[in-house]
Amino acid sequence: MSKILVLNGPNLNLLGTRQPEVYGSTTLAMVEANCIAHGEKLGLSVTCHQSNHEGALVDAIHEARTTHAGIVLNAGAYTHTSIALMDAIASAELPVVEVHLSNIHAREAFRHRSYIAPVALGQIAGFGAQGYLMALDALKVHLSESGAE
Ligand code: CA2
Repeated sequence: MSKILVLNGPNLNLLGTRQPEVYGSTTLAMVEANCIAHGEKLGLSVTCHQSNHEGALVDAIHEARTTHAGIVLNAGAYTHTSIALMDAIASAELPVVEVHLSNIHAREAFRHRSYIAPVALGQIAGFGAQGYLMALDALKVHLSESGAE
């Protein structure tokens, strides 16, 4: 069974506790449990990790290279700043689906730029917690079509 890493970046540990009007009321623990359950339906083994630290996210991507078949990544604000994450994804040579709870393109201009998008399989933004499940669906189709599973 293919393993998928659901990786969340800075401040996403606060999900469901503050700013529900922007990020919804689903907690990170609920998002992760839903991803694991949805993965089981798809025949994917989902593991989850969150860090507030850029280097720890880089480490998690490096480690996934040998243990996982793909990554669902919400890099939080590092999306808009991190060349280190972009380089880590490019070097991992794993399919990455970029997820954002909010529609970053309908928000402040500084959120429109993503350093992840050029090295990602695709981007899902604006569908709240459902976006993570959509990303798993997309990875499942990609892995099947590319003969990776
Ligand atoms: O919409 C998204 O998923 C974001 O990646 C969330 C980031 C933001 O910087 C990106 O531009 C878009 C922020 C995550 C902060 O999460 C919080 C959740 C609850 C309360 C406070 C922050």
